[in-house]
Amino acid sequence: MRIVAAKVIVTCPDRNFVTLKLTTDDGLTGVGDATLNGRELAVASYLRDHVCQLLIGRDAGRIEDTWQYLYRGAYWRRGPVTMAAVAAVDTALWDIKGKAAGMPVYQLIGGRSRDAVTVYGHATGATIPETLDQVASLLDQGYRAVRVQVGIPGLDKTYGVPQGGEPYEPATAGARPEEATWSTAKYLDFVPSLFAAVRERFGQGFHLLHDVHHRLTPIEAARLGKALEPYSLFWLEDPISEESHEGFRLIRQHTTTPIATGEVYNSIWDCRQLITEQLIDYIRTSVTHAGGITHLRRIFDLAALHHVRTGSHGPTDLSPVCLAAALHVDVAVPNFGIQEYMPHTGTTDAVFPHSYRFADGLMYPSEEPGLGVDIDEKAAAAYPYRQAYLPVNRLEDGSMHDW
Ligand code: EZ4
Ligand code: CO
Repeated sequence: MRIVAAKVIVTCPDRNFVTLKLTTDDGLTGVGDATLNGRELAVASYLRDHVCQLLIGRDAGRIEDTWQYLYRGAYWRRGPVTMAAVAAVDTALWDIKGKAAGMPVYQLIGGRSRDAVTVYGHATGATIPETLDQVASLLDQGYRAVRVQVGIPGLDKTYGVPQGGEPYEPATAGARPEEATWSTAKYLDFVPSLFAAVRERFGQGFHLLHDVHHRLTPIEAARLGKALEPYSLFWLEDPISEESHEGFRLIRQHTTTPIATGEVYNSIWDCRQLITEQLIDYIRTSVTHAGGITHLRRIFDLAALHHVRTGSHGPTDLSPVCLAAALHVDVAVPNFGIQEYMPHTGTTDAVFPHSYRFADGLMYPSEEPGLGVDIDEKAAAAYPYRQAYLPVNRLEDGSMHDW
């Protein structure tokens, strides 16, 4: 079974997505997500200009060999652009292998380790009462785990908090990024009161999560982790910037609040020390940004040796192709922790028909052969690429800060 066509599709059904579609000589197709929010066309070019021609004529069944060929063969290894491109090829090949075998992909990677995938939803408000209302609505929908974020008094915009009741979308269309202002002091003084309010109103019967989005120093993060211990968080995410592995050791020395990180990591080398030294509890790498199903499983297997569980990134800026693939991995790996879930818009869902489903706080991967997701190319063509950027962040004195 040889690959005869490799097509890169860029579409913007409410937001930009980059999709690779492979076709084999016996007519099977497979899809992979290559979306890198705010830098989409760099990955599209990497695939179109450098990878697609290498795929033509290759044996579609040789997934591992193709992964190694693209990773080692580039000489310039790793990095988000390269790894998203490799991921898209890998994901599409697993889709094809599943279709050729007549099995859903999770069956090819060991079968089910659990009946369903626990997901967390997002409660975000400009004020604590607004966030509490969203927690109530998610619990009504059956969610067993909720991430809470809130606006900080005195700051104009805060990470994770939507403007004007729209679903949360960090990238904004336009030729330049929006700028936000950040104050660690204001955040640390205010944010613990959110968790007190949530537990007071809703009790302990569900998992509570929070994303710091890389903004603290290790000692500030340690202070926050300690302050939140009474509210028994499932995890505190990205407390510090992800380059500084030593910082996680300092956080660990001070708090028992579980730590999650890794959504910006793209290889096992990025997270090896954090995993092997047990400096984190959950690894957030995703199918799309960490080299596809093949490489994500390698990371998750390493994590399993060191008491680290999985918690794949699942924002709306990863396409339904990524979510479909993530659910196959989630249901199969022994050390699954939780899966992030942010429903896509109706427009996005219409461009990417899929058969995974949500019910009662759980998600179920597709039972169709392959991944059980596709791209409707005709529908996609109606939504041309729109330039969009993630915001940048400055301190109140104008210094650049992590967003
Ligand atoms: O900011 O995916 O946990 N989720 C996150 C996301 C990221 C976006 C960046 O494109 O941190 O909201
Ligand atoms: Co995050």
